[in-house]
Amino acid sequence: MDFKEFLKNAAHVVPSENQLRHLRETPFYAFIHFCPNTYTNLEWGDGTEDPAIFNPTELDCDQWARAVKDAGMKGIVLTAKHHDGFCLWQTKYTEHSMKNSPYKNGKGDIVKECAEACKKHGLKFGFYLSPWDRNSKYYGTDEYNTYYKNQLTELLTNYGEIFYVWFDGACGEGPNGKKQVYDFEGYVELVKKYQPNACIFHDTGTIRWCGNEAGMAPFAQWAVVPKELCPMNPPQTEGALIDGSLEFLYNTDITIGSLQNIMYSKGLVFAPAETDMSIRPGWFYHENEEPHSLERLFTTYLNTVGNNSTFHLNIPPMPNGKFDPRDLNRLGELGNLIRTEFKTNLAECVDFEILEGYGETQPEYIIKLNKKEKVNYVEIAERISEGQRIESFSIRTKNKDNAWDTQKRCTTVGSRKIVKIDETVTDEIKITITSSRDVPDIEWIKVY
Ligand code: FUL
Repeated sequence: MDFKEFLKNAAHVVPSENQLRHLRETPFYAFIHFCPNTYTNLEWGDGTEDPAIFNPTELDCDQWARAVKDAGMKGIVLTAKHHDGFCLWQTKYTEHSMKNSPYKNGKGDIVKECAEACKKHGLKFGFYLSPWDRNSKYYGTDEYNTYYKNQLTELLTNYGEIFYVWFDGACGEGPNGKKQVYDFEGYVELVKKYQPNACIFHDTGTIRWCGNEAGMAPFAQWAVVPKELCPMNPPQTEGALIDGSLEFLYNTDITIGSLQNIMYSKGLVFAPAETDMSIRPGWFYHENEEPHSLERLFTTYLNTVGNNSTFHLNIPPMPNGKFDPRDLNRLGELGNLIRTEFKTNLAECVDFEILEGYGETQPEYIIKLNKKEKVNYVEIAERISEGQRIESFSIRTKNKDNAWDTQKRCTTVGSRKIVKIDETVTDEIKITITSSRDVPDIEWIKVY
């Protein structure tokens, strides 16, 4: 295979319908971490917690859903079970669950309440079922995979449409000191069987981890990545241009989809990044912690939703089962800021003109506004259903002397890129694609 053919193949690796739906309909969604840790003030429970301590006396899933919606998020992923093994639903397979919580005299089902609140408010619903279980007596034996699959089946079949199943890679010791060999292949099979429209977060799934929990953006955000990262996804290209091995690669590599990496890969898959982060330092509620600043959360929004990644923002309920007023306030501010900053698309109804630029893989786009306007952001989207191609581009604006000021030089576009520029008054914006793996296919350009 020559280099040109290799590049062309890379430019035509495409998402599945589920991935496309996830990127387009659900770029921003909530995580909710809630379990006995909420009552012990810990991040990881060891599984010996008494279920009686789990008692959310004012549980209000409706409040969660309203707040999540208000912040502009499109769904909720609930920790149905975290590493301590306590189950937030009426499972048949363990007593370490709601059955032994005082909440509703052991008849409570928080997965159900949360799923129903999501439905009522038009949000999607998904769950996190931790494979690492520090309570189960089966952990570390083959029986555990059966136990886990039974629980997974309950969650996949009793709570309506599931948009997302979040598998965690953590694999520590169980109560008998043994580690578990997880049957991820079997888990994924069950999700496909019962919820064929769900996306799966995991190396074996369809959405991959961005590599950090701080909301940090990589150098260039590619959804087309080496197969070695997502071993169960069939590769869409034939394999390496240069013989080598990328077995050492992990999601933390900030140039994961770059040419110098993919040339050695055993084939390429489409696996978009998710950036997960908590609104506070911890995943679980700790009274003495404060939510992150509005600026940090909004910057993370730009680094994720505006950078070819999804944003999975965690909000931990308090022991009484409600969100902390400080978090509610911050979520409200975030939603308002997103709505205000992206209220009016100044480029709407204004055709963008394609100039020839420097050849067909380096076109230029001119966006003419109806009049001179204050411009703060430029948003570009590739027709991601056809693949990700653009490696780099620049944004220029016409100044009062009719000359072009370079505002930003950027890497990758993908499903959506939002570029913040210093507020500029202009009526013409020029976007030059400086490098692309094939002829770019732009789905939209918006200006705010
Ligand atoms: C990690 C877990 O160990 C943390 O407790 C948290 O749930 C985070 C989202 O995933 O792997």
